[in-house]
Amino acid sequence: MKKVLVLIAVVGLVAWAMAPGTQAGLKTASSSASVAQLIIDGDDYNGDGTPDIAIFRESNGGWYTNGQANVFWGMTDDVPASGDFTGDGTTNRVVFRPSSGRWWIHGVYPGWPGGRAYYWGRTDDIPVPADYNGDFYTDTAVWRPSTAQWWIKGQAPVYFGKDGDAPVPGDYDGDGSADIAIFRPAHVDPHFTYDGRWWVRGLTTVWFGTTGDKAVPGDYNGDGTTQMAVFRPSYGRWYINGEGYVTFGSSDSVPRAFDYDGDGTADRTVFNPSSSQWIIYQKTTISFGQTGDQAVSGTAY
Ligand SMILES: [Ca+2]
Ligand SMILES: [Ca+2]
Ligand SMILES: [Ca+2]
Ligand SMILES: [Ca+2]
Repeated sequence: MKKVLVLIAVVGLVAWAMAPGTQAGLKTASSSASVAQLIIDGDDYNGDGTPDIAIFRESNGGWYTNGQANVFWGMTDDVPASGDFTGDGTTNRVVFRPSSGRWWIHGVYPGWPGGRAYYWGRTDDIPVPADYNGDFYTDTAVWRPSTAQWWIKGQAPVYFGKDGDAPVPGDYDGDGSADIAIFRPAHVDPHFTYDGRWWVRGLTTVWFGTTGDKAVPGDYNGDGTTQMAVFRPSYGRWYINGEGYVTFGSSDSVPRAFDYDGDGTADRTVFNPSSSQWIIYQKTTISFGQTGDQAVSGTAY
């Protein structure tokens, strides 16, 4: 039986025990405040220990990595969901196909126990690959906005968040396991704009960010924990929780928390689709990709 059928069967059995609540009097953002989400768990596509600048071209299923051979894996409407699914230190190119709820893992031999193509999730799901159990293998996982469920393969489903939230998994406590987390954009009414809120399951809740922000959590200071961070397109500003902001990028920039030089700290990075330029804050500018490409290096939501 397909896994997706199993998922549907148990939907009604789990309580809302872990869902984050709502501040009294604070309405939450509608799903219109949600952002186009791309979540990957790794960008070292050749396993040399250095993250790679890479793009996915939906039109031809092409994965283009600066300085490496092109790989064709996936097709139109597939969602990139890269990660180290084989636990060998090399990021696998992976796509999630919403139309069928199927995952396709590149770079594994036929018959690999983890599977090369398998069903996990359904059409409206957002793939949220991450290493949730700390075994150094990326776990197949989806977040379902309509029911706010996290379906991590091999684990019981968890309710966390609500429709309109952005899933932002990361290792917020630095214990080596990714934590389930969401960013809830702010509610805006005619009188006041409320702060957004970050919820990390079992750990913390923080007021940080606002409507229109794009979440770019990453380890910016290299201490081994994920820091909450947002990019504010309207001002081209990067805010890291607890620190000041820097102005970098513009309203059409695609932000990424990307460890460009592999030194263990995330570098503020923007991909500008119109010019196909990757700009790494205070470091370099590289032309790679073309209009319509998706940047599949670094994290952003
Ligand atoms: Ca590399
Ligand atoms: Ca894992
Ligand atoms: Ca953790
Ligand atoms: Ca770095």
